[in-house]
Amino acid sequence: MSDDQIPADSKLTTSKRRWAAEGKFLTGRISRSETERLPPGQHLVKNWPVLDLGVQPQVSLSSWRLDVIGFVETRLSLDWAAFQAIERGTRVSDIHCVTTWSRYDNRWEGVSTRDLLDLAMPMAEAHHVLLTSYDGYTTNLPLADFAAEDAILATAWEGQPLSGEHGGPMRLVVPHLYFWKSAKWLNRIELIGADRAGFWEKNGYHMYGDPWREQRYSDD
Ligand SMILES: Nc1nc2c(c(=O)[nH]1)N[C@H]1C(S)=C(S)[C@@H](COP(=O)(O)O)O[C@H]1N2
Ligand SMILES: [Mo]
Repeated sequence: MSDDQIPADSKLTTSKRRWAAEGKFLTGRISRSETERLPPGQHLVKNWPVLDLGVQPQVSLSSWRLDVIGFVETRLSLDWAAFQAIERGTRVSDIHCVTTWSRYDNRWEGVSTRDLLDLAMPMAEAHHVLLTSYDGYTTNLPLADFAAEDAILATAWEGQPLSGEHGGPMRLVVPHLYFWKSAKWLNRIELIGADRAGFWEKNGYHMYGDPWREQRYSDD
């Protein structure tokens, strides 16, 4: 039975609509009321703090590469020009860092993760992604979250090229998860079958990291 055969007021449609409103089962963007905009335990900042492992790699545009490997139909190794040639988009989203600061309304420009995945074509075996950056940082997330509507491979912030300290020339932004999942200086996206812990995930942080459920640290 296809969706358009279900009467608009059926029990299933009603509960589906309620699930959608509550964001139930969704791993992508969840719309919430203004009063719920700040996740539990977070406070709002107007500045934009810099957080990293202490190494800020200088990546020149001429040597920059983005590799997409693993369970994909087409492996990609894009240079800067090839990356710039992909359709570009804009997203406005909030940042929620596990260290309890949040920053509203950040305007990102870049390539949506969906448009990149359309080029690589994930195989059915791909369930998670493991990200590796130019500073050696790694982090992991489900493919569905990486492919969320709001997720973007950002090269600009508020109309300016993304600064080196914030991950330029290109960083990931996945706004519905804690910001440690948003790899700066992104170099490699590996589509994998079973989830694999990245740097912070091996060091006690949560494997998923939902700010709305305060998934800051792993349970064990
Ligand atoms: N490559 C890389 N990406 C990274 C990190 C890092 O150390 N290296 N730190 C993460 C953490 S813990 C946070 S909170 C955000 C900080 O991004 P910002 O410095 O732009 O605020 O980047 C994330 N992405
Ligand atoms: Mo962080």
